[in-house]
Amino acid sequence: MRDGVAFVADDAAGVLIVDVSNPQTPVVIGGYDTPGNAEVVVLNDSRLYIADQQFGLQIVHIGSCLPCAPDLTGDGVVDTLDFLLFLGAWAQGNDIADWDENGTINTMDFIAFLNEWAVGC
Ligand SMILES: [Ca+2]
Ligand SMILES: [Ca+2]
Repeated sequence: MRDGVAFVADDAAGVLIVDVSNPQTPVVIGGYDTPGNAEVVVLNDSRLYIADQQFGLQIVHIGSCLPCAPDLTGDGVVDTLDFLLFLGAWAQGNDIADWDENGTINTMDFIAFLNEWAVGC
């Protein structure tokens, strides 16, 4: 769980990403369906490590699990705040800024994020 978001392994449904910032009304905001049954999920930096019963370890970038990757604040709107959040992560070398998922954070990640940010959701 991170920033009011819970990651739930739900067998055949894969992994569910649930907004629990309001515990009274949890909302499924994204998910990733593994080929088999998801048994355990662990979030490490920006990656989900999912133990799948039939197909073993699956590693996915959290951005690919969310319906709107550039919406980093998760408020449903792609705006300046998301850009500033990315800029901060990028400047600090935070793993979430590795937008093209190649293990290094450089100008290409900045451009990749900027392209998606400009398109919006
Ligand atoms: Ca946003
Ligand atoms: Ca990169």
